[in-house]
Parts: sequence; C-alpha cells; structure tokens
Amino acid sequence: MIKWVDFQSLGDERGDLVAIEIGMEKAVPFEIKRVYYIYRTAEGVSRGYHAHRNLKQVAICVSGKCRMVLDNGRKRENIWMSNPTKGLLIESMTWREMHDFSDDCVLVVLASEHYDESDYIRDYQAFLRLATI
Ligand code: T46
Repeated sequence: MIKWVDFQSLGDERGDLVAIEIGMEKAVPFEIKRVYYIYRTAEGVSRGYHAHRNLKQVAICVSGKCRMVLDNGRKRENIWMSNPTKGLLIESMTWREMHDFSDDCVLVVLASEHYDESDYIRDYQAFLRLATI
C-alpha cells in the first residue's frame, strides 16, 4: 500500500532544491489541480481521520517529520515522513491519519482535484463499509 514518488534533488554546495512541474506524469501519476501545505501543527495534535472517495494525493514532508497512517480497510500501515525528495502517494479510498508532528514539520500536498467537502468520508465505520464492498 505504501508507494513513494521520487523527486530528484537539484542541490549543489549551496543547498538543496526540488522542482515539481505540471505535466510530470512520470513522477506524479495525476494532473495536479491543487497544492496545499500543513505547518505549525500544535504539539500532540493529530490530523486527518478521513478518506476521500476520488481524490488522489502525493504528500511530501519538506521539513521536520511526522507519522502517517494509511488504511485501505484491510491493512493499516505506519510510515514516518521526513525526506523532501520522497512523496507518499495516497490513493482514493484510503483512510489517513497524521500523528507526531515535529515543531518544524511542513507537509506539502499535491492533489488531483479541487477542494470538495463532499468527497470526504469522515466516519471510519462508513469508510470500512464502502472500502470492503
Ligand atoms: C488530507 C490531509 C493529508 C480548504 O478550504 N481547502 C483545502 O484545500 C484544504 C485541504 C482544506 N481546507 C479547509 C477545510 C478545513 O476547514 O481547511 C481546514 C482544515 O482542513 P482539514 O481539517 O481537512 O485538514 P486535515 O489536516 O485534517 O486534512 C488535510 C486535507 O484536508 C486532506 O484532504 O488528505 O490533509
């Protein structure tokens, strides 16, 4: 279930740089329609606790670290995110939780669709019913 998308670091002696261009279908397996970032998450706070019906995303931890839980209704996996050159592909119909954010954690998310609250499944039991049909 854990699938990484690798981004090339174009760094040199001055530091690191990763470029993500629209049309990079080889790296990001969908057309990017939205980008958002999560930062300054308060200590002890967890986020997510939902799945998306259609949305696919790639999450990249560009600073600090956090722990992502992905659950497809049959299997639940934990993954630490801390590498700015690795994006975690989150397929549709995947329950996600984010925990243990470091103070400096910045999570950049590339999304396949515009924001749509009706695409969210926020009830875990409802998610399980739909995911295991
Ligand atoms: C996801 C995980 C990884 C918007 O207005 N537009 C947006 O594009 C997004 C992403 C959020 N919002 C609003 C909706 C809420 O009022 O921002 C507020 C916080 O969003 P939410 O509580 O959904 O945040 P997280 O961190 O629980 O989840 C987010 C994404 O919503 C979700 O799609 O997969 O990050």
